[in-house]
Amino acid sequence: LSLESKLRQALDDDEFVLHYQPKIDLRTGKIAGTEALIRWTPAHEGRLVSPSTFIPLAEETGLIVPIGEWVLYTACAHHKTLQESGLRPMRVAVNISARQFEPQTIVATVREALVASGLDANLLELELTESLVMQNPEEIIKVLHDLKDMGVHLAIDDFGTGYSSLSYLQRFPVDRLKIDQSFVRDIGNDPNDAIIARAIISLGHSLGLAVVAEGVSSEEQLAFLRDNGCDEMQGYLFSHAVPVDELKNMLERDK
Ligand code: G
Ligand code: G
Ligand code: MN
Ligand code: NA
Repeated sequence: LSLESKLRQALDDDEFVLHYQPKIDLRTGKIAGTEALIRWTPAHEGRLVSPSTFIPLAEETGLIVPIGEWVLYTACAHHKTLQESGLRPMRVAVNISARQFEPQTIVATVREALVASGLDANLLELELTESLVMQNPEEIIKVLHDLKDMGVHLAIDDFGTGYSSLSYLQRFPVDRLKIDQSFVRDIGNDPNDAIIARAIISLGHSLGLAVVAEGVSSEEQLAFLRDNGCDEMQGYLFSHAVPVDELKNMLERDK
């Protein structure tokens, strides 16, 4: 079977799972939200397949559209269930690929996931890459406003790796910038990375946006980010992405 038909089959056979990586508020030290990260456990193989091996193929073949709909609905449903179990409301961020961001349909798709799950729109965040939003900014701005009007939060993922026009950045109705992990990795040793991270934090704040650092895996990186006013962080230092049951335990301890 080709990987493509295996992926198609995986969707029918319910072989995808979502794991969640917590995002920590750097002022309170508490969990501020989560990011949904898809994993694939092919039947009879008993191991996880990383999305970096199958998301690119899903994008190429268009399978990212039904997979992405499943991710949106499942992430919303899980977080609605967590809230119903008495935990405080928790924002969930979902990654949206360029191929999936169809200006004609994305708004309806997001609305359907919210209605079907019953999750409040302001508990859903969409992570869009810089290259996606810059592809066709005028058209994207309209769609982003429709999503904002619904109450959904928007973040620019992997910020710093693409080519954002600052004049557009100012016009995008987004809530957060996520500093790409490549700048976080050597934040303590590489003066260039430190300068870039600091500049992104200050740019974000000047535009009224919150700034999230990803890939935080050491106390040294954490200290730098906190000292420089970064708002939230996620990374192995606090937690890997975990199954929803484990997230529930984490949230119970974090009450
Ligand atoms: O979780 P991490 O292992 O390894 O994810 C690898 C890549 O796959 C990252 O770029 C991440 O944004 C992407 N990814 C993870 N989950 C999803 C998803 O549900 N949808 C999309 N479009 N990308 C995802
Ligand atoms: O493209 P996106 O930012 O959505 O992808 C997030 C990716 O980063 C996922 O593959 C996730 O598993 C990974 N990740 C999360 N925390 C860390 C970390 O602390 N270090 C590293 N190297 N990767 C991380
Ligand atoms: Mn992301
Ligand atoms: Na990222």
